[in-house]
Parts: sequence; C-alpha cells; structure tokens
Amino acid sequence: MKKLLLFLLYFLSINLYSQNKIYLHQNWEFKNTKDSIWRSAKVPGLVQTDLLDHQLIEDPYFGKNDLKIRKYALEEWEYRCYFFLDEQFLDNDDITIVFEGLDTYADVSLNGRWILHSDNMFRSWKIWVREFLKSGMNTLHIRFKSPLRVARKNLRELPYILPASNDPSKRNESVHIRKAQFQFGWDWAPRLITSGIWKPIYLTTKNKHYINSTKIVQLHQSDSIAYFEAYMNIGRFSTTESDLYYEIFNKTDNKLLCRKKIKKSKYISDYFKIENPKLWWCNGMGEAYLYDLVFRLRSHDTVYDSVETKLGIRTIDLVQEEDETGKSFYFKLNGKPIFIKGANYIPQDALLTRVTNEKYEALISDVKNANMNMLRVWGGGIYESEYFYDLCDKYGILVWQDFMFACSVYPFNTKHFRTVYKELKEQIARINKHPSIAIWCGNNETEVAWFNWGWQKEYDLSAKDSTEIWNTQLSFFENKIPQMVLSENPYANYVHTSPLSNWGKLENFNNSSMHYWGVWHGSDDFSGYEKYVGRFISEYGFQSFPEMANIKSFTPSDQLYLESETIKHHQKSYVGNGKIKEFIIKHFPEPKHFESFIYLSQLTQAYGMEKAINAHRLNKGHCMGTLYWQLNDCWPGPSWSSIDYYGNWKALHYSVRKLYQNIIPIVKKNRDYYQIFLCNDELRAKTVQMKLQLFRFNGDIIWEKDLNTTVENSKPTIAYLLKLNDYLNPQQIKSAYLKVSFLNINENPEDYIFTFVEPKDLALTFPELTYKIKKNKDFLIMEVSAKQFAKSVYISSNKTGVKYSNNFFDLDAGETKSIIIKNAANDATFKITSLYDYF
Ligand code: BMA
Repeated sequence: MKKLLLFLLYFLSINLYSQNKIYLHQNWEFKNTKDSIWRSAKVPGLVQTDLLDHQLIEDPYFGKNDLKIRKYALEEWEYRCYFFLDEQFLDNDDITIVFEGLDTYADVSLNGRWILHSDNMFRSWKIWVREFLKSGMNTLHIRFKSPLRVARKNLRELPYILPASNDPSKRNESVHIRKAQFQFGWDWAPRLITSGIWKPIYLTTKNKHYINSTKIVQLHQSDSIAYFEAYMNIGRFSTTESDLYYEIFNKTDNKLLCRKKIKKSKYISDYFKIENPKLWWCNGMGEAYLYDLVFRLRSHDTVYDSVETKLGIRTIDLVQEEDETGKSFYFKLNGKPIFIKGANYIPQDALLTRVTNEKYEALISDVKNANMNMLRVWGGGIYESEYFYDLCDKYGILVWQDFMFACSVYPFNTKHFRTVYKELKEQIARINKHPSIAIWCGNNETEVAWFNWGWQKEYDLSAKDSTEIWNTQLSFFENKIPQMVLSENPYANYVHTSPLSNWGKLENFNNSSMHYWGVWHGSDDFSGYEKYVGRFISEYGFQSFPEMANIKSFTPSDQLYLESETIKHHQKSYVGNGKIKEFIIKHFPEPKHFESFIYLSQLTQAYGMEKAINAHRLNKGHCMGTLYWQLNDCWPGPSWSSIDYYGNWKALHYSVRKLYQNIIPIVKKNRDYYQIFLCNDELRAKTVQMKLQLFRFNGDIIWEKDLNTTVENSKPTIAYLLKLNDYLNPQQIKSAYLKVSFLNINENPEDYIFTFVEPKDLALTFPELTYKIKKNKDFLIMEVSAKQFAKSVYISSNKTGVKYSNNFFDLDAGETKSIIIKNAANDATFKITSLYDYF
C-alpha cells in the first residue's frame, strides 16, 4: 500500500510538457498547372478524388470511365494552402513540418521558399522549418510532377528495359518509380496512376528534450519470465544536463519496468523483464494479449516527452529444415507449430485515400470472423497504415509482410532508386514494432518470374545485361534487405521472395513456400488442388463474379451480360471469363442467364477452394499453411476475392469461415468407402463427440451414429469409414447427403454437409423455400425454411453492403435457420433462391 501511495505521489507531481501538433488539412486548393482556376481540395486526398468531388470527372469505376482519366498521369498538378500561425506558436525555435506521404514526385515550398523534392510514395519527410514561418498567414505550395514523365526520364539511366509483367507500357515505367505497383494495372486492378497528398501533413514543435524513436526487442521468453531490451533515441541532449532519465512504465500493471539516468549518449538502451507474462496468441490459439507501455523522458518532476506503445509477448520462428521429403516451411508461435490459415491482402481501393478506418475495422473483423490467423500484405500494393497493423495486433492476425516489389525486377543500381533505402529503413522500423509481424519477404514472384516466365527472350536481354540485372536483384533481396531487417530486429524472420519453390515441377511440392497456379493460370482442373500439395501454399485461387447489386453499380443497365463492353473491361485477367464458365459447366448446371452465371461462379469458386483447403489440411505435417489468393478487391469487378469491393461476402468467405475452424470434418472417397476425417488445429489433442447422419433430400434418415474420437493436433485422424453402398444404390446417392454435427465443440456451431456426386449431378427436388422477416431496432431477423433439402440457399438484395450472419447455406428438409441481416436500407428488398432454381 505504501509503495502504491509513493507511486501515485511520484506520478501526480509530474509536469507534462505538451507538444504542439497542428494539422494542415484545411483551406487547400488545387488546379492543373495549365489551368487558372483554383478549386477546393481535400487533404489527405488525391487529384483523382478532388476531380471527382468537383464532378470534373465521372466515377472512374463506372463503365470504362477509368480510361478517360488515364491522361492525368501525364499532367502536373498544384496544391496550395493558407494557414495562420500566432506569435506564441512561433516562440518555439524548433518547428518541423511532417509529410507522412506524398504521391509521388513533388516540389514543396513554404512562403515561397523551396523546402522539399519528394521522390517516393512510401516514405515520410520531416523538415525543420522554423526559419521559413511567420506570424499571420503562411502559404504552403506543392507541385506534383507527372509520375509517368519522371519515370520515363529515370529509365534512361539504364541501357535495357527491365521486365515487369503487369505493366502495359512499352518500357515498363512502373519499376522506375517508388509508387504502388498495382496502380499501373494488374490482373485485378484498373490502370489508375494517382497523384496527391495521400497522408497527413502537420507542423510539430519539439520540447527542450524529446524522444526521436523507440524500440523493444524481446530477448527471451519462458512461462515464468520474459526479458526485453528497450531502446530510445533522444532528439536533443547536452552532456551538461545532469538530471535526465529514461523510463518505461507498464500501464497495464502500474509498474515501472526500467529507469536509467542518461549520461553521455543520445542512444540509450536498458533491459527489463515481465514476470509471469501473458502471451500474445494468434486468432484461434488463445488471446492476443497486449500490454500498454509508455516510454518517458523526464527529469525528477518534468516529463519532457512520452511515447505509448503496445507490447505483445511472443516468439515467432520460421522453421525451414531439411526433412525426409524435402524442406519444411512452417511457423512456431510461442514454441508451438501452427497451421496457418489465411489469405492474401491487396489495397482496399485503387483510390487509396478512400479507405477509412471503418473499412479497415470491417475487413479485419471479417478476417477474424472467418477464423483466419494470417494475412499476407502482398508486394504490389502499399505498406499498410498503422491502423491496419493495430487491428492485426488486436485480433491476433499474423502478418506476412512483403516489401513493395512484385512480378518485376528493379533498378537498384541507379541513382534515382537510392530513395529506396530510406523507405526500407522507415518501414522496417515502423512495422517491426507490431507483434503481429511474423515474417518479412523481399518480393512477390520476382525469382520464379526471372527463371520461368521467359523474360530474357521477351525483352531481348543479352547475357551481360541479364547477369547485371540478376546480380543487382540478388544483392538487394538476399543481402541488403535482410541486413536491414536483422539490424532492426535480430529475431525477425526473412525470406527473399515468395514463392521459394515453383509449381512447374512435381518435386518442388516437397520444398518450401509455393504459389500453386496450375488451376487458373495452368490447365489443371480443381483435382489439381488434391494432387499437388506443397509445404506452405502462399497463393492459389479461382475467380468469381461479385453479386448483382455490385455489378449494377458499375454497369450501364443495357450491358448486364457477360460479353458486354463493361463486363469485359472489368475483367482484368488475361485468362478471362471463359475459364469461369468452363469450370461452372464442369461442376455445376450450365448458367441460364447472367444472374445465374454470377451465383454459379461464386459456388464454383467456393467449391474449388474447398477442395484446396481440405487437401492442405488433410496433409497437415507435410503442408503447414494455406493463404488463398485473394481476400479483397480494390474496385468492383470479377476477381479471385472472397469479399467484394463493397464488403459483401461471396460464397467463398462463408465457406472459408467453416473450413478454417480449428476442428473440422473432411470426407474423402477411397474406393468403396467414404473416409470421415477429423482435423484439429488446437494446441492439444481433443476428444470430439459428433453425430453422423445420412439423409435423403426428402428428410428421411437412412442411417445415423454418435461417435467419440480423439484427434491429435499433428495430423488428421480417420474417425469413421462409411460404406455408402450398404445403404444406397448409385441412383439414390444423387439424392442423399451426410451431415456431421459436433456435440461438444462450442467454438464451432456449424454443421457440415457432404453430398456424394458433382453438384450438377445432384437430383435436387423443389425445396419449397419460405421466409419471414422480423424487424428489430438495428437489424432484421430472417427466418428461412425449406420443406425439402435446399442446397446453397442464397439471400440477395437490391442493395450492396448488406451484412448477413450466414448465406449460401444448406437447409435440411423441415429446417428453419435464423439469419441476422444488418446494414439493410429501409427500401432494401430480398430474394431467396437455392441451387435447385439454377437447373
Ligand atoms: C499471383 C499474384 C498476383 C496476381 C495473382 C493472380 O501470383 O502474386 O500477381 O494478381 O497471381 O494472377
């Protein structure tokens, strides 16, 4: 008690120095340099969003409007803002202006005096500007150069063209500019090259003493204790200062963790420990526990500066070891091997500044709710916002972080690319602080592309040029980047590229990480997913169309058909809609019209991904991770995503939620038997009580059994062998299904339904679906019932963005399911169909 009182006294007597931060987000205007009229602008924002706000351009996502604004990437734009400062603010003789992000080449002047040339979208800029400021009105002026024209100038530094598979320009400008690569066009993105002040700008004053940066490195962890080394870099300090301390306080437990007098250096480090640490676990494995810590710089009674930080105590090891089949690739979290279940993440909007915190929150909650434990931030997008990583920390979503290089080689040996080092230093330090960061990866597919995509021939590269290009990549990705990562955090995991092993050869499936594209980019059927299982599949996928309301948002009403100009334009993959159609017809009834094509495309995608995920989980041990391509969209259109641009879950996302549960059944045919497997991803073995029931579509129970099975977590167990022929003849099999329900797994309320023939061969009967809607204050409850078995029941609305607690589900004959519906506007109408309606 006495201790506590002393503590309180100690902290109550503190004077807190306040730092001033003035955001410069008001009173902005912009114009094309060729125009004379200034118009109001939004900061943070983009030229393209400002033009849209003034209705000077049409919605770039509608029809083929994106083509009409491509020309703006060749033009120059000016932004200016007036802001008022008073004498008091200017009393401070240390004032810095911070640009958190400028896109991309800009000349910046303050009160007519030049202060910055920016050349990299991925870094921030801090400039000491006290001498340029005045009391009263000040002017900040930013002139954005054309990103394409500068890139064209840059590329002249090299005598050859650098290969870049997604860039439609002749000389591959995209690789000569540090800017999000997908903006130059990708197989799921329009070519929309933006300019603008895409992140906040502010003026900040410094105190007498201030903290420049902080960092914590975890040194050791056991059940009883965890040790850390904490670093602080102080901004201003003189050796005559006698009484300056650095300390770290644990706000969670009200404990001072360390305190040290600052003597000679601006760089201080100290050790601290946390006893009986509560560990940070990923989603599905336990709590993602975070400690709230604060770094303080103080004399006895004055806190000059403080920095708050979250600490997640965990170890993450990437295990790459030779074994009996080849080379492993898996993660151990807190010493326990974990099976990774997740997806690849891309930027949420081609116009990046439109992604609000609400959108981040909604998407990462959807990731958590689908039982994922990892997202891969893919290398052709952006280093994500702090808020994104905060949410991953909070929800226990491990992050695989690519550096922003994708499907290309880069001019690391040129002058204009020196900026990349500043970018890396800043991003590594910033992102490394987050406990969710599991692995850093040099690039996406650069190595497989270089060795397998025929670039040398396509770009007519001489042996000398090829050697120079490849050595430049090697020294950067295998030398410089890992050095930088490890100097920030010696315990970080790093791989130089994804994948490490290419899918072209059978033996490669025994080694390392893999992008398996035999389905979609190759000629494999979905059975390829079962045949080719790698050690860690960091990409695989199949496309589908988003729901009709989404399509209507970008398609003129006379173009709602598959071959229309708009629909074709929004399909960015060279493979095209033909592949989707081909696979629908292989497995499902032939679509009767466009609307059925959309629904069936989603079922087909979910059907294929289910085969892949089940194969990966059945091979647990050999395979230790599955990250499908891709979680989300950056504009409305067909793509590999499981959640569309407006946040609607496609059939796939509902299916993933079931397939990524820790404990699931999987049924596999093996000669005369159906093997009923159980998979367990929990931290220990589990005894599972379950009910197996064989139903006819009309509701008759043919056979049932209750079972108790203990499942290890290292590999799946066969819980039962079902000899279907004992109960049904080949004709009857078409109108029967197996239902597996868990009786003691509270975390998994789902029933799993398995049919025995391809969906197109099911002998479905008219299910007589009915529904009732009850209105609640903030949501609706829809009760959906069926008289006969209903497969893939689909609730759709005339509005986008409606949230359903479940969709694309099956109903037993006589069953009623209650679905909670949120975000439905008052005039939203609903329609209910099931697979039966599409035959
Ligand atoms: C992958 C990705 C992306 C691409 C996707 C679909 O390999 O890395 O480059 O969008 O395939 O083709």
